[in-house]
Amino acid sequence: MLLHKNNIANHNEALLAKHKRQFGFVAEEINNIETVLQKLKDFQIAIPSWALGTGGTRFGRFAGAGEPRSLEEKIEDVGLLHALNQSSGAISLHIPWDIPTDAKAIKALAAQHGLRFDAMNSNTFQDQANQQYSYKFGSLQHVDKAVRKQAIDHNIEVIKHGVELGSESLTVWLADGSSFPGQLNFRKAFNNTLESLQEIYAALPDNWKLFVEYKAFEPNFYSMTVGDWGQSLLYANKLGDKAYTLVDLGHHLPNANIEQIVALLLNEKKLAGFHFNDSKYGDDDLTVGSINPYQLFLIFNELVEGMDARGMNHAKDLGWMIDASHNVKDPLEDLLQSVEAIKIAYAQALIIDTKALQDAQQDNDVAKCQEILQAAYRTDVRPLVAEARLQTGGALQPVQLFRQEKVREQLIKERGSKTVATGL
Ligand SMILES: [Mn+2]
Repeated sequence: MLLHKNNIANHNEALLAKHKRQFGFVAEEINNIETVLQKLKDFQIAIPSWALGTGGTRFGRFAGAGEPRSLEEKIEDVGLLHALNQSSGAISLHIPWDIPTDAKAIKALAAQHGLRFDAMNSNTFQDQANQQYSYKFGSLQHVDKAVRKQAIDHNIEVIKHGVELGSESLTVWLADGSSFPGQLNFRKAFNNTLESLQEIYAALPDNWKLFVEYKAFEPNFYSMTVGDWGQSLLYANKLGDKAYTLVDLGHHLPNANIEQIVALLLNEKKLAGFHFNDSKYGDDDLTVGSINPYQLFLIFNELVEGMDARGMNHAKDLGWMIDASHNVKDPLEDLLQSVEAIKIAYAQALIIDTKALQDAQQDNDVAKCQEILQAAYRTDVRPLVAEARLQTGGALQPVQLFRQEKVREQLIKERGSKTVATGL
């Protein structure tokens, strides 16, 4: 289904007077309002193809209905999100779940919806029906060279699919590690993984980047071969200029200071970008901003300050992507909420009085530093984000319009109630 521009316009018209009042109130306090709005308009967050279906847990999956049955329908879903919020202008594919049979046609379809292809994702964390060797004991780290070769070839295959679609990066997340002491020789596992990554790196086109994602635990519970940002950075540094460390917010040990990690990676020119999600206990993959929006704001504070210090383009120079999974919400509503939370945190970071903060830091005025940060955090910037959406043709209240238009009901009518999207 497509959302008609008229329906969005009618929805906005009904909410306009209230919006203008709220926007005027907050805009009055902001000096560079036009710059802030432009940055918000430019900032796009990629949607992962595997988040469009209902996610499961280790204990079960409660399927939704009207889930996309094909890559084409996944693109259609992201197109719907983008029509509503004008901020989801990219899709990130997962191979082999989303192998395009006709890359040209897929690319054209995405373009119709105003979407580009973000990072490609490989999969060596599960066995596919037709594969020769098992990844039960790892992939790029495996003790058997033949298994490593199979995993390397798969990654190179993923790059080829990506090239056809116009993607420019490969994200490698490895489930490799060990679940029991003694199972693995850490040094050999590291060196095998490095060697394998070097072969994949050698297959990258000139304009491509390799993102090395880390994760502290799960599925392996004793060691992970790319377990933290230090290990990822080691690989990225040894690989070369096109390799970067990817931060997934849920992939740290509890209470890790993620904003500090981000600041240092950015400083070292090694930050690839993000997989956004939120969590309370582990890799919970909850809606962005649903548990700890303050942490998200502090991360964006480091990002904006660090990117500005290096003259980077906020929208283009890092990879911005959601990586979440939904067991109880409508996946599309959840994604709208996640994108909104990201843009709110970004907007709050944009209105920090940077000069005053730097002066207060220089004076060791700790209380003032906190006042300045929290003045931005406690500003209700939702009307700014909504105004940016309005000016680009999106909806003032995307979730509300999604429900008014009965989008899910229409998708169920088109696709049926028993559909299951490929993914986890
Ligand atoms: Mn991730």
